[in-house]
Amino acid sequence: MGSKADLMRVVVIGAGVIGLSTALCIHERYHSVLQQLDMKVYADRFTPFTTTDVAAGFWQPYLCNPSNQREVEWNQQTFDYLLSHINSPNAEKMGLALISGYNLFREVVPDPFWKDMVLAFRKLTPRELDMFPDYSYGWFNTSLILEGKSYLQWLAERLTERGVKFFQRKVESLEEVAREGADVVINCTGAWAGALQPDPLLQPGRGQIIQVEAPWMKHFIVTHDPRSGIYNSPYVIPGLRTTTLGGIFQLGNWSEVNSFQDHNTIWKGCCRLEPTLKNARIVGEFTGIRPVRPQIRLEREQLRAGSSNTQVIHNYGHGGYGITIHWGCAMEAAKLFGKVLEEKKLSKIPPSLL
Ligand SMILES: Cc1cc2nc3c(=O)[nH]c(=O)nc-3n(C[C@H](O)[C@H](O)[C@H](O)COP(=O)(O)OP(=O)(O)OC[C@H]3O[C@@H](n4cnc5c(N)ncnc54)[C@H](O)[C@@H]3O)c2cc1C
Ligand SMILES: *[C@@H]1O[C@H](CO)[C@@H](O)[C@H](O)[C@H]1NC(C)=O
Ligand SMILES: *[C@@H]1O[C@H](CO)[C@@H](O)[C@H](O)[C@H]1NC(C)=O
Ligand SMILES: CC(=O)N[C@H]1CO[C@H](CO)[C@@H](O)[C@@H]1O
Repeated sequence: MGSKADLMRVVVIGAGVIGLSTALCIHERYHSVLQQLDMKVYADRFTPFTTTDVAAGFWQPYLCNPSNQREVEWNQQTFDYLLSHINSPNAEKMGLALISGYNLFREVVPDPFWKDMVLAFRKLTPRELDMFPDYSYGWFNTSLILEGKSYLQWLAERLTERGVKFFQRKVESLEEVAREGADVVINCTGAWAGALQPDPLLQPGRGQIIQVEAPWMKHFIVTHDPRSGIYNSPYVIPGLRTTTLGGIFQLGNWSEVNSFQDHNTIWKGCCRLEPTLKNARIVGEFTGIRPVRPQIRLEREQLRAGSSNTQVIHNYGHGGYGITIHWGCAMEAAKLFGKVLEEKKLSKIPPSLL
């Protein structure tokens, strides 16, 4: 029977895509090698009230190269992981589907670093560009959509099956969780991470989207304008049931209230791009805060609070590409967790599996 030392108490803070996928990845990999893995998820918001619920769930990294090269791998791992589920009968429940479409520009731009990650990347032909009179250059390819709301539901079901417990509570400090006896705390608090430990690199990137019923929309259309910055120009992303219209990215703004002005900007921009949307019925409108950071923070930290010796694994700052990169980050966090186990000598896992 397990002595106290064989029990690993893990607290995951955050129930967005990052928290729940990290929890699942760690549980999948380590529940069988540990005598006892006691995992809890603490969050002050659950689906449908997280940032993840607001996201269109489109798989596409930013156009520029990430400042941390490892993010390239994490994106690729996430695409490959999701693609491997595309033929599963569960894909629809996960909110996962293939989607093809257009990225549009007003000038020639270099190919993005992810051109070989998505399927069949190519440049647009003149006949295709004729459909978009405001744009003169673009790409076509097939990518994936993973709808935040369905995916969070799916992850929560998988975790519940595994005996993971959920608690609605606001964590005021890491020390508080450490004092309650957690061996490892996984910090997946998104844009709000800074409230627990100041992080001057983390900023809110406010977004607003309109959801419409437009079942005739079969392709995504994402426009780019280097002058206004990433996702600050119109995009139309069909999901499994509704289509997301967007194009708002306001750095430094914490407001979670829908703005009438932003509504008009989105509506005008998207209807100009795709005039049939004028006839689409609006079914929802949401605002979310992207956790913007020059690079994702994914690392370990040792926390000393009183007599406790708690390890923290930080996994936050995924900006406007959290869904795109989540599984690669979850696997990396699980690797860090494996190192903690190794040091605590709680497991005899061969290093090759860590
Ligand atoms: C309009 C918009 C569109 C987007 N579209 C896409 C897209 O198409 N593709 C894509 O890849 N990404 C997209 N994103 C980005 C994506 O939504 C985020 O990167 C991702 O959701 C971040 O996930 P997260 O789990 O870190 O944060 P969240 O989903 O915000 O979850 C954070 C969790 O931490 C909890 N928490 C925070 N602080 C505390 C505390 N002190 N105590 C307890 N709990 C706490 C919260 O309650 C919540 O459960 C979009 C974002 C927006 C706003
Ligand atoms: C999570 O990370 C943020 C950012 O550094 C920090 O402010 C916060 O204290 C951390 N929370 C925990 C529980 O470690
Ligand atoms: C933040 O956005 C809201 C809604 O659009 C707006 O009313 C407010 O003025 C903005 N605040 C800042 C600081 O930009
Ligand atoms: C789904 C789809 O239409 N994909 C296309 C992406 O681009 C490649 C290369 O031109 C086409 O062959 C695919 O048909």
